Amino acid sequence: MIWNEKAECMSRDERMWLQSERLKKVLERVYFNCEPYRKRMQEAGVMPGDINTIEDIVKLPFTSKKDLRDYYPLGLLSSPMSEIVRVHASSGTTGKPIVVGYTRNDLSIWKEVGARCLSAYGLGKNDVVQVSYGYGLFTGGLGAHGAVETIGGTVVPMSSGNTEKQILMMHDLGVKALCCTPSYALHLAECIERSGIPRSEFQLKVGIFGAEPWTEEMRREIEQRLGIKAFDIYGLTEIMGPGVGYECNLQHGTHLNEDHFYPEIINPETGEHVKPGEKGELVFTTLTKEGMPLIRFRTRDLTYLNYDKCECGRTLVRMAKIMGRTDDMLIIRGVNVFPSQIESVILETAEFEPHFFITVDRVNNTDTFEIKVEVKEQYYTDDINGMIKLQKLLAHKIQSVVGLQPTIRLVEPRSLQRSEGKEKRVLDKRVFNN
Ligand code: DLL
Repeated sequence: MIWNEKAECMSRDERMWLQSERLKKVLERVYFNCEPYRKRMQEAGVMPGDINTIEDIVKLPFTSKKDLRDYYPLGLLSSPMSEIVRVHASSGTTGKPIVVGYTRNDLSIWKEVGARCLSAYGLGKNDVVQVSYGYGLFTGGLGAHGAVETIGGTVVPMSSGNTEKQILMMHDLGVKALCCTPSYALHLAECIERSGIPRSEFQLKVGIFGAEPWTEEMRREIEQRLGIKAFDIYGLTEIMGPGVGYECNLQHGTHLNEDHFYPEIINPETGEHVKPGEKGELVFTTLTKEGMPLIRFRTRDLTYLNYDKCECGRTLVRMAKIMGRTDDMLIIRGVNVFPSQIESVILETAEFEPHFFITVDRVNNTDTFEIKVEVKEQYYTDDINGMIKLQKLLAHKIQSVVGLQPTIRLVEPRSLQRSEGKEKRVLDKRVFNN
C-alpha cells in the first residue's frame, strides 16, 4: 500500500524541482533566523540567492554533531521558542545530549512520513501495533506512536522494558506489528519461546525494526524465530526520528523520504561526493523543517544509494542497510573492523546464539581483540576438546572475514546481558586507557 502516491512515486525531474524549491526556502529560513547558520554561510561566501537548484547544495558548508553540541541546547533553532511544541534528545553516551526542537508543522510532517512507512509494511486501520521503543526524549516511542495514529491503527504504547507484560499484551490484544530495536525483538523471541505459549496463539506478522544497525542474517534469525516479516525503519533524532526511511514489501533497500530529507553520500575524509552507488557517509538536509532545519548534516552512518526506480512503484531513492557508523569502526592492529561483520559471521554459524560482546584493549603496546559469544544449548558441553574446536572454528571464520584473529571466549546460553533498547556490543578499553 502506498500512503502518498504523489510524493512517493513522482518522477525524478519533478522531485528535483520540488527539492530545489524547498532548499531555497529552507536556506532563507536558516539564513535570516539562525545566527550560527548565517555566520557559517557568510564565512563560506555563499548567500541563499546563490543556490538555484538542488545540485548547488555542494556549495554549502556541512553541519556536524559538534555544531549541535556547541550550540547546546537549542542554539540552532530557526523558529522562535513560542513555535516549538516539542523537544527530543539523542541518547549520546558521553557529554551533553543533542537536543532538537519541533514545531507543530514538523510534527505533522513526521506523522506523514511515518504513515508512509507503516502503509509500506502493509498496515492499516484494522491493525494493532505495539510500540516497544522507549517513550520520552528518545524519538522512537512517540515517533512510531504518531505514525500508528495517523494511519488509524490501534496503538499499544508499551515503551521499552517489562518483557513479560510486553508478551502478555502482544498475545491478548492480537498485536499484528511490533516496533522495537532488532536486539530487543530477539530478546522477546527468546522469552516467548521460553514462556511455552505456542506461537500460533500470537497474531504477530510484522516487525518494524531500527534505531541500530542490523544485518540480513539478523533479519532472517528474527523472522524465523518470531514467524514474521521484518522491515527496516530508519531515522535519527537530528533529522526527524523514525520515518526518515523505510523498506517496501520488496526489501531491496530502504526508501528515503527525500522530498523532506535530501540525502548525499560523501567520502568522510575529503567531504567530496563519492561516485554514484559507492559507499560513504550519509549526509542529510532537511528541506521542510521549521524548528531546527539542518543543512548538510553529517550523520556518520555508512551506506550507499540506489536511484533506480523500485518495482514497488516508488521512485524514492533506496539506501543500503547501514553497515555501521564512522565512529563505530574499530581499528584493531591497524585493521578496520565493524561490529556488523562479526554479527554476520556469528549468525551464519549454527553453533552460536546471536549474542556476543566485543572487548578491545591494549596490552604491552599491542591491541587485544576478544569476542565473548553464547554457545547454543545443544552445543554447550563439558567436553574441552569440543569447546576448543568451536573456538577455533569461529576464530578462523572471523579471521577470514575481517583479516584478524580474535580471542574467542565461549559462554553459556543466556549469560550475556540482553538489551531493551539499543544494544551495546563493544567495549573499547583503549579509549579509557589513553
Ligand atoms: O534511533 C531514531 C529511530 C528510532 C530510528 C526508532 C528507527 C527506529 P537516534 O537515537 O538519534 O535516533 O540514533 C540515530 O541510529 O544515525 C543510525 O546510526 C542508527 N539507526 C537508526 N535507524 C537505523 C536503522 C533513532 N534502521 C542513529 N538501521 C542513526 C541502522 C539505524 N542504523
